[in-house]
Amino acid sequence: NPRLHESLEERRSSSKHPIATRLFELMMAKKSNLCVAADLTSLDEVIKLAESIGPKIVVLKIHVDILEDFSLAKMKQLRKVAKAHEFLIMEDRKFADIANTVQQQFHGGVYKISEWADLITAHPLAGPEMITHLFGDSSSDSRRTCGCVLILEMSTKNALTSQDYSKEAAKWGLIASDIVAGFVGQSPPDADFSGWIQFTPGVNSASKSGDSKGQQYCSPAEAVLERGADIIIVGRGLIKSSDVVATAENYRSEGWTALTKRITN
Ligand code: 5FU
Repeated sequence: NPRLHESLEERRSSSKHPIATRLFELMMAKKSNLCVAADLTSLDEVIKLAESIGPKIVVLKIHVDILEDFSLAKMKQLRKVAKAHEFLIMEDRKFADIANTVQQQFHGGVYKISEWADLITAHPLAGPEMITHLFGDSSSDSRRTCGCVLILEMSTKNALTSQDYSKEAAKWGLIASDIVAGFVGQSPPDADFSGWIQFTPGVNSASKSGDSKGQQYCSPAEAVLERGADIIIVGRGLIKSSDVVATAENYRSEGWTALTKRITN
């Protein structure tokens, strides 16, 4: 797959989504391909974490529906930190319903995800129209300000995301290139995805065995060199560590070294 050896500059120039373009730029500027999964139940704690590791990461991934102290005012604060330290905020909501419902989940409710998320995740389960209509009609601002990351494969044991499923969904994603900025996967797709960014979760340097609840782990180097990750997603491997800044630097350095090696090979 030629994508794996292309430079980030080449990839940036072939990206069709403004958020993917921005992310390639951030990766190059910060020499980082680290996304941290800030799976904490307090938004105050997420903000604190983001302030400390902000310089090392390019994306901060959250699950807004596990926060016990959510408010839009606090989300504004997190956005300020994201602006100051230059990283994107990904809401891992995994939208998976009909377009009419998903649009309301994205724009409305308590969380108003469209007001603060740079990236959101979605399962392509419901078909191509759900992807093309995810953000609303063609005049919706979100088409410029938010990128969809399609879940093509999951990291867990016995996931139902088969090769056929992900291949078909990837094709739909390519058609909706004004919506889709990248994908979550454990392997590089075979088609031309040069402008898309592959996010790979299930990365943990300390644990090889997974988490006893189906999660499976690999190292940053394996994720990048063998599984095709452009961006590694690290959760408990970092947030449970006693020195999150030192751990973030280790993951940044391991991930970036592997990416540089893959590109120059
Ligand atoms: F789409 C996926 C997937 O296939 N596997 C995942 O683990 C998403 N995730 C997310 O990445 C999951 O919801 C967590 O937020 C994070 C992994 O966290 P960990 O603590 O590194 O296992």
